[in-house]
Amino acid sequence: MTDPDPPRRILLAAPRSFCAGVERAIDVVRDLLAERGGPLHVRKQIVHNAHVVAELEAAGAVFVDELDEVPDGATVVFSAHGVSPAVREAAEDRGMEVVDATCPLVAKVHVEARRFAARGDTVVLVGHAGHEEVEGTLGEAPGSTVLVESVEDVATVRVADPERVSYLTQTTLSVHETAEIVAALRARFPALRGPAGADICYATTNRQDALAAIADDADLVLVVGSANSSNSVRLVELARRAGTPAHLVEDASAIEQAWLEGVGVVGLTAGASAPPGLVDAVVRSLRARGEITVREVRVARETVRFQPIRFAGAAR
Ligand code: 0CN
Ligand code: SF4
Repeated sequence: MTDPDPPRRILLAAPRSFCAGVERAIDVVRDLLAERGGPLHVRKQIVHNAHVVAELEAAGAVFVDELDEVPDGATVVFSAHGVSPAVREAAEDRGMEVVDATCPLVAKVHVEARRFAARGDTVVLVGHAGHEEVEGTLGEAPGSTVLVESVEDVATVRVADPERVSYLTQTTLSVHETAEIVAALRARFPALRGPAGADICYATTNRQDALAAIADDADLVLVVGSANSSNSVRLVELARRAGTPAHLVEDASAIEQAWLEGVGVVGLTAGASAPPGLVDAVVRSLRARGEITVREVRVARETVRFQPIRFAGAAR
């Protein structure tokens, strides 16, 4: 037996873990499987979390990258991150039953993209190249949308008319970095117009605010989430920017004992797609290593709930 670790304090950021859009998306896959059984095709990971995907796969979900892997006429679920109109049309052309789990807050950005492009603006989309949400939003007005990933990109972005430029953002970006990018855009295009409300969603914002409230007091930050989860990765970056070492962990098994050497205070949070049970398991894992005290630091209460997604034959 090795000696237990010295006593530690755990600061639990709140809000953390599942958001309303993720719960709604997972629920519809579960409900479809419960009503109809598998196989049920889902285009892309329903949310960016390996544990969620594995659980749903075990229940009969079949995750595919593209629609060509889905049989004609089958039911297909679109993920929380949204799809471009081209994908929607392809599904329709092939007679598929579409169950759309796009988060309403992503759908809102699509509506803005259409509106801004329709009034003749070049739409500058702030986001990460290749991310599914960005691919979907870009697809709304591909001829008049340009992607900007960083402050540096702002200097070289080309627009048709500098007087007619609007911006939109991915929902899961760093609030801090995005503000810098938008300021740079405004400096280059003073007539820049934007969305009525921020496109970075409430869940992303709250999880960043909550972690910011504890990161300074922590010697180490652990963020539960998957590597392809944009909002989770942004949390790791936020902690590091605050000067605190931070790691993204898929689950408790990913924690390395070496990270904990000399650490008296652990800050703990989870991305919007990470199940709350994984956070509980991390706390148990820390407790198994030595005495801990746990304190939750809450910066906001989340009351957002979305209507469940309807599908033919749904029990509710
Ligand atoms: O991790 P997610 O599935 O997605 P990203 O953070 O990568 O966008 O979390 C849910 C967010 C949405 C949409
Ligand atoms: Fe919707 Fe935000 Fe959750 Fe994404 S992180 S599913 S945009 S609430």
